Amino acid sequence: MKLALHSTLLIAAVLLTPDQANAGSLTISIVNQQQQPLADAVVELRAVGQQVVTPQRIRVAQQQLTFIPFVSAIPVGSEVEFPNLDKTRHHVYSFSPARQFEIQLYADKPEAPIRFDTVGIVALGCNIHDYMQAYIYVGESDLVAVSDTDGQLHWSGLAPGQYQLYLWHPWQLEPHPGQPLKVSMPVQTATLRLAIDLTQQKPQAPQRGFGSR
Ligand SMILES: [Cu+2]
Repeated sequence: MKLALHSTLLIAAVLLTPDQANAGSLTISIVNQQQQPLADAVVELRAVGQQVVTPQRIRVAQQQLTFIPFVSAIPVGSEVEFPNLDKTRHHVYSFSPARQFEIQLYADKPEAPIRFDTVGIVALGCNIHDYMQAYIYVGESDLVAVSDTDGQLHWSGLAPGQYQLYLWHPWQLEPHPGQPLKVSMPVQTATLRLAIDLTQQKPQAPQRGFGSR
């Protein structure tokens, strides 16, 4: 008993490195070229050096004839469920090199989740509803997130150190080359600007009427 207790204390001491004790929070604000908050932007932080990736399980629903959310971000190896919350049938597909698949989705019949094992962008469509569009960003790191309607993303418990930051948005005019970001303070903020095609709009189902389905 005494030995076990000693081991536990030892592990705690090893795990609590000075870096982790100073783990910080990072808030990133993303704006477009007109300084307006940019929603649906993905930020990925890749720690310089070795990193362990923890896969996730998320959902991309079909609801009111749209994909919700429009943009998702997951670490490589994650799984995505595609629940159909509509009464109508959907036929979801991707032709993207990072993951090609197609699934017929019925309201009352959940399908097995799809696993994403290759880093890249996966564009989703629906064979039945042409206007349905969504994106899944598959990142190398598990520090991937999507900006909210205020254009903000937040991480807490971030280990101090040097990261490479990548920014992506479906309507960006040019690929983001990646930029270094140093996490060194307990509370840190950053603002990033990304030029996008301002004429684009989030896909929406057409107004309902006779024959609109
Ligand atoms: Cu559909």
